[in-house]
Amino acid sequence: MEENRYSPQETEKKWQEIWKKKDFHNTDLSEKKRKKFYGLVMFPYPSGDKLHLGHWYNFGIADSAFRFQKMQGQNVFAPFGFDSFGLPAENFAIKTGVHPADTTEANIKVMERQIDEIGGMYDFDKEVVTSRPDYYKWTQWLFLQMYKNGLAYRKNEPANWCPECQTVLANEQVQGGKCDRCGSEVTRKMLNQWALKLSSYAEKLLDYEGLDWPEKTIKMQQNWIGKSHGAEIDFRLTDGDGILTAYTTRPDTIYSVTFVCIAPEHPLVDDLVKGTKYEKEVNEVRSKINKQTLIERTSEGGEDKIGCFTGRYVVNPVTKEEIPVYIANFVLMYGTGVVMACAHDQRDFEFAKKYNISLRFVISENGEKTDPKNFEGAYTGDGVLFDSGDFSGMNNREALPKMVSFMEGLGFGRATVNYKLRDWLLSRQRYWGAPIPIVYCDKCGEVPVEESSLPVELPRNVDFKPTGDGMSPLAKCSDFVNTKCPKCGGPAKREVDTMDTFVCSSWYYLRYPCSKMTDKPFDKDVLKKWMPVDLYIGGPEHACMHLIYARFVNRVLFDLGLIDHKEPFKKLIHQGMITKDGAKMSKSKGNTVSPDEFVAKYGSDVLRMYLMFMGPYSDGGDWSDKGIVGISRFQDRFFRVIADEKEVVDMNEMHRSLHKLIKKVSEDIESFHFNTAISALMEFVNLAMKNGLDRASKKVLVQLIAPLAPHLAEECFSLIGEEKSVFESVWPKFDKKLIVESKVKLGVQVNGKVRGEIEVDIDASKEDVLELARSLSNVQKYLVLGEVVKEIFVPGKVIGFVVKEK
Ligand code: ANZ
Ligand code: ZN
Repeated sequence: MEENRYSPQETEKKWQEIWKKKDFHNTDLSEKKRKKFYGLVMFPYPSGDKLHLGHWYNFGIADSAFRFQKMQGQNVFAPFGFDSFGLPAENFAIKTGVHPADTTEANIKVMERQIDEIGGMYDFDKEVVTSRPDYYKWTQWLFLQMYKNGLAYRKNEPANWCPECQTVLANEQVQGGKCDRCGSEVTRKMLNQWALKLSSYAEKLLDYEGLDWPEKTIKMQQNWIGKSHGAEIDFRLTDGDGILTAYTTRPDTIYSVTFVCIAPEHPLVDDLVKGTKYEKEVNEVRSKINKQTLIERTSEGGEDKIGCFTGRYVVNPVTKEEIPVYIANFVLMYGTGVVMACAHDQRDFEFAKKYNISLRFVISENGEKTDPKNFEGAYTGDGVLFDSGDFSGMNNREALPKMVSFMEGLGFGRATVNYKLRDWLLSRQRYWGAPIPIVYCDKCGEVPVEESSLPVELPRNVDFKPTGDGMSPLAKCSDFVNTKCPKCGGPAKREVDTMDTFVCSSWYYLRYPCSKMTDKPFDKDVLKKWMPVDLYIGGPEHACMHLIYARFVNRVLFDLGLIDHKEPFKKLIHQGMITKDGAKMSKSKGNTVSPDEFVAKYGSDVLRMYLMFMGPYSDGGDWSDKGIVGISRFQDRFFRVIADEKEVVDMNEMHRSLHKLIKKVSEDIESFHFNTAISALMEFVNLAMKNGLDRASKKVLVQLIAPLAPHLAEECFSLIGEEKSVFESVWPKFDKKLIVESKVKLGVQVNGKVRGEIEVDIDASKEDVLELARSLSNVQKYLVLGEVVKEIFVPGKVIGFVVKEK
């Protein structure tokens, strides 16, 4: 008899064609029978490089998670699209002359085909491509909603400028003072910029209720939003009646404040020095500071502190001393842009040393007087206050709120809440982006484009070389620039900057279920049914940019009553990174691994399973193809177990193992531990090779592997005579009675010595097991000798107590 052999290449093609012919992945969004499940992968940028293993890890395994949900009986919608505006296409165009629109569309075609090769069930019928006018029309519409509601505004401000990319960067795009795209040192440049009032949503964005997100990601967002409780304290100028208000998180240090520092960019600086002998020097120092990067300005280390005296004094409201006002590079335009400076802050300390400003301490460990003269640096610890009026002798942290109340009572201070979150600068001086729908009219000023005349189309024929003067290439395109004012009909000029691509990706999840609508961006009722996204999968590098922007935009639309859901992504999963020799795969490093050779040799299911086998999904791993043959052999064995007719021995044992397998695989897939699901399947297949398998069990086994190896499963399913697709079948349930593994015996240890033995259910709870262990008289005898300081419980393995003698 000829052995049954599985041929992945032919089989996979066959099923891909069948799925396509049946339009199998085209989700009927209006279906009412089943529960909806919206599964989403972060859409990629359509780069010209072929998909590498990192993409496979992302889209392939996400597909497995979605297929699993489909088999739970849900109507799964897993759309795909492209985040296609942005710098790479434009830079490529500058280098080669090929138009970004052409490269983008060509790359999309290639990527669509590659996603098919993965065997993904993505719904391309609802595809969204952000650089097409039918999409960016609505990105512009979104901007106008923000504008009309006071959430989009223009400001002239120093911006992060990347000299290499020739464009501004949002704060989020600057990492350690460097452009997060090209790594160049970021400088500051004064520019007229459009911004969105992200900062006004800080408090709302801190509400994570109902979100099933990785704790680490929430932490990162919380740090980014940076809520702190502090106080504002007023310092009256000694001449004139001006007030400088300082923002501080340490009002308890007020008695030590010996000078005040103001941000060089602060609008009040001009007033402070105008017409005085200090004006010239202040202006010189300001322009010097303006050339510094944020890192240089804010790092600790005395050399980097730059500033100068303004010639003005303010009064410390509690000590009544007259203290000098300086401009200082380390003071930025946030909070109030004014710092009350003292010896308990390291940067203030260094600044004071450099400029010979007097310093004094008011806190020490035990409240004994100390003097900064005898210290190398600031005393930043907590302790007991001295020389602080009625608060002397108190712990500084306990005194803090009392000191704020005291200052509130006297009218020169108040408690405040502050956030680090800045507004979102979205102007980009680049060509390949969505034009900002604003025109400037000599008569009417800044005028929004009428919604009915959207989109403001990006002209095709533009010299997209950067101008070098920081202007968008669109500025040279007079057909684009010159237009009519929507208000008065007179001549007007268009805004020539385009939007940050993060605006495009901030709302795309709303468009997928409504991608075909031409008269509106989305439909409230459709979204009421389909939002929020049930499972969102993408890289952890998006924790603070995309994921904050998307939550912000969604929340704004909710507040405007345009949608019904507060949060866009209910459950979030980050895939780990696939590295090669420990380094992130990237084309520039030349260490990308192409999936093609493995797909050709072993098939796409094997590659998918092999990637899953590397470890838990959020851990990623380092790529080596060493073990892939093993997975390929497993695929062969699996096929033979299904295809071969073999007499079944020990049916009962096989059933028990099968039901344990159902439980294990279900739980592992649910928790993204595909690796252990595969190991369990392997073990079972080995057993079935030995003992044989009945037809009903074969069906279950095929269902269990279906999300992980979709082509193999379809083939096996039809082989055993099933007519429908395995993905139309319902995920098997396990029979509880069949899986209660009898009990386990555990030795009970006290301080490492076994003092008794208990028998418990293998999955008994910690509480139950501990209680039973404690009840043994021989264990009790040792427990009463002291105090139990630790309980040790490893399910099914160890149970023990650590007792400290009294
Ligand atoms: C007095 C003080 C004493 C401070 C002390 C700290 C330690 P967060 O909110 O974490 O940034 N600060 C306030 N506004 C600033 C600005 N625009 N640029 C630079 N620094 C600024 O920390 C707030 C603290 O940073 C504030 O508390 C202020 O210095 C400084 F022993 O005020 B503190
Ligand atoms: Zn006008």
